[in-house]
Amino acid sequence: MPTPSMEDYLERIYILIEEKGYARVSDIAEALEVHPSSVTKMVQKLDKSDYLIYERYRGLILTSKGKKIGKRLVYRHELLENFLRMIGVHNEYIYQDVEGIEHHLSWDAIDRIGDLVQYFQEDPKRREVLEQIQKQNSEESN
Ligand SMILES: [Mn+2]
Repeated sequence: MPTPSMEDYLERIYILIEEKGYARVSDIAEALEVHPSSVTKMVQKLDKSDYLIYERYRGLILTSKGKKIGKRLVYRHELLENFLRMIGVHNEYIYQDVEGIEHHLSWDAIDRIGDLVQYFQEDPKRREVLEQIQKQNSEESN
C-alpha cells in the first residue's frame, strides 16, 4: 500500500501524464509545491515499489500497477469533490477538505460514498429534500 505522500505523487503524476503526455521532476515539484530534490527522492522510492520506472535523463513512466492506482486515486479525489459539493460544502473549502481526508478513508467508504452520490444524482428531488433540511438548520442556528 502506498503511503499518503506516495499517493499524492502518484495522483499528480497520473494527471500530468494524462494532460501533457509526460511528467517531469520539475513539473511535479511545481504542482506539489515541493523542492525538486524531494521529488527525485520520492520518484526513486516509487520506482523501487514498482509504481513507475525512472531514468534520470529519460524521465519516468508509470508501470501498469502505477497506472491502475493512479487512476483510482484521481477518481477518488474527484468523487470526494463531487460528494462535498453535492452536500453543499462551500466551494472555497472543497479542495483543501478533500486533500485532508482522501488518504484516510477505506476503499469501502469510498465505494459507499459513490453509492450516495449516485443516489442523489438519480433523482434531483433528493437534493431538494437535503437543501430543505439545510435551510431549516441554518435558520435555527441564526
Ligand atoms: Mn488529491
